[in-house]
Amino acid sequence: MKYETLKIETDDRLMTVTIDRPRQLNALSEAVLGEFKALFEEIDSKEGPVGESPLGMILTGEGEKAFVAGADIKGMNEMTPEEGESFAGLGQEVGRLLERAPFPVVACVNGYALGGGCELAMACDFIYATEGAVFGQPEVNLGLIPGFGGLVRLLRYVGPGRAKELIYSGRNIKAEEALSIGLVNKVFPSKARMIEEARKMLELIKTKSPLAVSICKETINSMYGQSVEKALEREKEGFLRVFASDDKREGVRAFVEKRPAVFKGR
Ligand code: DAK
Repeated sequence: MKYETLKIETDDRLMTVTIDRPRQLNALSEAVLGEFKALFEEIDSKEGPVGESPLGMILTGEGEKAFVAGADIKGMNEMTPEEGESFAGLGQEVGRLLERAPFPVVACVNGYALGGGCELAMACDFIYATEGAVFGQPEVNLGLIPGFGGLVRLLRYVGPGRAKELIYSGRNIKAEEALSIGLVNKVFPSKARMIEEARKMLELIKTKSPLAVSICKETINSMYGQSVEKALEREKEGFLRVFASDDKREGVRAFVEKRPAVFKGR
């Protein structure tokens, strides 16, 4: 498939996806969301620009000004409630695809991550930001509420008090505050440095068992809001799956034989 609104680069099984509508501050139109869906279909079927399954992904926005300034407000202006429902469905689906991808996804936030942009970043495994990054859920300013998973995920990132304050007020926060409330993992002085460090982190993760990493992701994402008993049950299920894997046999044997492990991801 030929992508018009996403730039996709793969290097050594690490994929960088750049949302490429800088004149609209990378706002999420139906076309952008549709291309995300198509990309994940191609990743699943190992077709198109993707080839072999990626072992990690960086998600960022073109230019210095914005990661994503939100859902495309101009596009929404014309939508009927039915079209709005299908748009929200598509946005939520893209969040789930990022969350369910069997590899880590790092959001690299440069500039504005507002509304749907903040929601997209939160659907990734963790968020890196530049010093100039700005986060917010300003939907109430437009008579809307977050509809791409923002209510659910901001609550999980920062807890109910902070999530409610940000969502009710529509207040934007800078990277430093986002870091202090746990929305962001790390803040960098420039976009280039952020991407470099995200890549280093993914290179490090890539040396681990891909199967173990993907089961950790799946298990962590499935345990929010569950009782301790249920969550421990999920952890045990994940543990039993890796325990029977070739990667576990290789990892443990390599330790005993005092050599680096060579993982196959199964
Ligand atoms: N959508 C479309 N175009 C946008 C945009 C957006 N979200 N944000 C910026 N742009 C466009 C501007 O219109 C402008 O285009 P032209 O007028 O030049 O054609 C261009 O990008 C540059 O923006 P500005 O000229 O405004 O740049 P400034 O530096 O002056 O300001 C800003 C930057 C980020 C502060 C400002 O652009 C801004 O406030 N943007 C809107 C931010 C925002 O409110 N974002 C949240 C959108 S609401 C739903 C599910 C989900 C959602 C909604 C419904 N369903 C349940 C149906 C999600 C909603 C949202 O994300």
